[in-house]
Amino acid sequence: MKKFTIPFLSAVLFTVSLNSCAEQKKKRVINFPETDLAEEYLIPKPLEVTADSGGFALDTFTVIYTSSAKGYEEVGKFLAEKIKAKTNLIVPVNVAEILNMESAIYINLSDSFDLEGPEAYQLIISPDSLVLNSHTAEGAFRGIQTIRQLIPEVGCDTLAANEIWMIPTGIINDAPQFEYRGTMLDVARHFFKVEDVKTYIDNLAYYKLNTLHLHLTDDQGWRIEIKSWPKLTEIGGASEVGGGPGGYYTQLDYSEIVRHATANYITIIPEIDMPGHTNAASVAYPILNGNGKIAKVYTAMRVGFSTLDTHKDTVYTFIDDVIREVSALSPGPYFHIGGDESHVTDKEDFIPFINRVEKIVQKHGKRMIGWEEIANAGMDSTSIAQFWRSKKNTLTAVDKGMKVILSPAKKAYLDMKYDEDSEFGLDWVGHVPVDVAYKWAPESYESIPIENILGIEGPLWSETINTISELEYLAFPRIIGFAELGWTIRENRDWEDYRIRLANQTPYLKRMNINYYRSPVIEWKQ
Ligand code: TNX
Repeated sequence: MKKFTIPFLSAVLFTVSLNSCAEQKKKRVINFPETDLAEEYLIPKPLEVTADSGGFALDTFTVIYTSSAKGYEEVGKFLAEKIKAKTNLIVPVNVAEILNMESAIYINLSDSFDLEGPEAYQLIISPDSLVLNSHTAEGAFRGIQTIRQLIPEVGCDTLAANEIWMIPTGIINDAPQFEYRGTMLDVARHFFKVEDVKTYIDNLAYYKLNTLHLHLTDDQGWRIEIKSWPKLTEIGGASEVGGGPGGYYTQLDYSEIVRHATANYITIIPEIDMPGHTNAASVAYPILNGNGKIAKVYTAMRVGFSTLDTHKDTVYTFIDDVIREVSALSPGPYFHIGGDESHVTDKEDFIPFINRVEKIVQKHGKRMIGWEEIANAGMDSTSIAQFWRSKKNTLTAVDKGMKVILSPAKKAYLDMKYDEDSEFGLDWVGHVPVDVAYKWAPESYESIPIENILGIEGPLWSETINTISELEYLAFPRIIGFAELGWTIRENRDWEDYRIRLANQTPYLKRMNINYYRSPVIEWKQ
């Protein structure tokens, strides 16, 4: 095994009081049943698991120590909060006084070469300590999710006076296959409140997803406050599919979503869809409209009828203002410009438009993402195309040296009905049951070279859903399988094995009150 540097661990050991240790020992005679770390129901499945048969007791004596490097203490506190929520134990973080050295969790900045990339982590679980090593606080955060999943839902009786939650001993070495593992939420067709988006983020983080793309604007509504163009939300925010009241995020609201996502190591990717899908903007500011008609509030579900006027300077001033304001609120590296289904924009107008917008995005310090149609414009190789339907467009992007994000509707669209019994969802691509959503290989999909794949994303369009519970019905459980497709290498994925692990997510799904679809292809644990 390679060496690990645990500078604070030796300091801690040095200062431990022998008396208090002996006292604790009396209380902690623990009679473990045999364990098997490799048989735990972890999702996503880790890269390497080596089990031995012992147990680490999480109990009232457990303490957490973290590296003093940036972000580590916060990650330690995050774990303590989640332990409290699950077990009611209060686990102190970085307390000066050493309470006990028989049950310590160390979250440690490591320079080990075993750890590949910023999100990699290693867990070394022994009877008296649980050591989490990573290169970055982000890696530690991913490892924390594994620890959360290893803590049993209920404590067990032992010879010890206190209740314990037993974690199997062994070693986990883990790192993601793709750097981009996301989902998209359409808040334009129907609006979702800040609190609902935050709840969704909490559950995405538990399965190690790391990006949330927000589809902020569409024909039916404009959802993000733009200070220099206030009518976008005053007028454009007041409608949605089906004629409901709509809604929008103030810049403060949006920043609150970004803050919460950042605390969960999730990058928010804002999307302002253009030149099509812009009816709500044109209703607010008719000067922007390029489809030759008078724009009216639209609450139905048809696509492809709207466009900005790609010939007007005002339109580019508008785009510059919007991208500038939204970029300033979004710390992530990407800006999504949509670009899909611009059926009423002439091709000779679409291409120079996309090229011009790409320069504006870059001027504001972001890397551009667009739906696959943008590959038909000249495109800089640093821009990214998002595959949803056309292999041809996507391979054009690959030819241009671009990276791609895979969201093939047939497999990845979370808004498709599961089956004929689905209460919500569309079916223009057919049904996407839980097994179909899992049983495909992004690594070898449609001849797209793996070097060009930035990652995968499951989009959730919201034409048919209006509440967090309906959102969860379509997202869960498919998004869980999706998290595994993005993280776990192909050799470690197996539907039969995944089915069992998924069936055993019920305690978490129930505790979090997630309205998941009880798909008949899974034998859900009661
Ligand atoms: C296609 S995918 C769309 C969306 C719809 C979705 C419904 C894409 C880039 N555009 O405008 O909401 O289908 O499934």
